[in-house]
Order: sequence, then structure tokens, then C-alpha cells
Amino acid sequence: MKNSFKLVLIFSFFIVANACNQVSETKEANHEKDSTGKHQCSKDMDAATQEKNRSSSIHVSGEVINLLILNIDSIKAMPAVEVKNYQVVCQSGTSMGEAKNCKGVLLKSILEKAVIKQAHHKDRNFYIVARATDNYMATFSWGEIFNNETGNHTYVLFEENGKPIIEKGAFVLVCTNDIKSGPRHVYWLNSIEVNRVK
Ligand SMILES: Nc1nc2c(c(=O)[nH]1)N[C@H]1C(S)=C(S)[C@@H](COP(=O)(O)O)O[C@H]1N2
Ligand SMILES: [Mo]
Repeated sequence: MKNSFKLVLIFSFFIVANACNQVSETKEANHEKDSTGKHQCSKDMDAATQEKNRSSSIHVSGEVINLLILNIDSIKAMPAVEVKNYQVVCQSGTSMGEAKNCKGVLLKSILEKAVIKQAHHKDRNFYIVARATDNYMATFSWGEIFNNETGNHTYVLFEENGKPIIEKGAFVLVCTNDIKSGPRHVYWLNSIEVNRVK
């Protein structure tokens, strides 16, 4: 008798917990959408928005020896890497799409070209801000890029399926090592700033 009472208690707990979970999932799904039902992260990609935000160069600035202004030709002159079947997943878990057969360069290669101003061996507390024309930003640390696998999976893409990136171009920064790739997916990329932690 005592044992069956315990079983009933355990079952009730699971039923209640499951119901709560479902409520919070629905809330989250609704929260992601605006009044028109559009996902909050999606932007209107009409021709005027594309035209206004498309970047033609990337400025590399801050704590670097070589200030760089990279355009499509100077990016193409760098060692290229291929990125296949890259999925964009929002922080909320919603799949936002995928990009097939992209070409790009490693963020690490760009920073090596710019040369971070390290005053001495232990001077390595830098953060790198990748910024877009609409001021969307993603942040990386020196340790992630130069002393972690993330550095081998953070790219500045300039080509999709053999063609220049149009809608969200000309440069898209991605980190394929992230659990959810959306937050550090920066389209319309036009700036990479290196800052020293103070
Ligand atoms: N420049 C720029 N990049 C951005 C955003 C933005 O508003 N501006 N939104 C981010 C968010 S919240 C997500 S989920 C993904 C969505 O990617 P997609 O619309 O290219 O699929 O892009 C990210 N990159
Ligand atoms: Mo997002």
C-alpha cells in the first residue's frame, strides 16, 4: 500500500513537471515571434535594406600593428578554407537556415596579418569584436582564437556555392564550433576590433 502511494506520487510529479515544460516551450516559441508571426531574429531583406547594409570592406583596428582595410580582393588573396553545410541556429533553438559550400578565411589568419600588439609573453587578455553595418556584434577572446579549437572554426565567409554573398554580404562571420551558431553569426560584417582588457 505504502509503495503504491509512492508510485502515485512519483507519477503525479512527472505529469506536473511535463506540463510545466510544455507551457514554457510554448511561451518561448510565442516570444520569438512578433505580432505578424515573424521570427524576431529575421530582418526584412528587401532590396533597400540589402543595399543600405551590404559591406564592401572590413576594417581591422584597435590593438594591432597593421591597421587593415580588407576588400573582396585582399580577402581572396589570403589562404582560403571551405565550410560545408553550415546550420544557423538561433539562441532560442529555432533553426534559421543553412548555408552550403561556403568559402572563407579564418578569423585567426586575419588577426595574424594585422598582428596583435602583445607587449610581452603574458600580455594576452584581448577581446575581439566582430561588428556589422547595422551594429550587430559578436565577441571573441584571444584564448578562444589562438589557444582553443574555436580558432580553427571561426571564419569570415565571402562565397556561397561559388558565388559572392549578396543578401547578407559581402562578408559573413561564423563560428561553427558554437552550440547555437546564431548569436556569433555576423552578416554584413564590416569591422574587427581588437581591444585589451583593462
Ligand atoms: N548583422 C546582423 N547579423 C545578425 C543579426 C542581425 O540582426 N544583424 N541577427 C543574428 C541572429 S539573432 C540570428 S538568429 C542569426 C539569424 O541568421 P539568418 O537570418 O542569417 O538565418 O543572425 C545573427 N546575425
Ligand atoms: Mo537569434
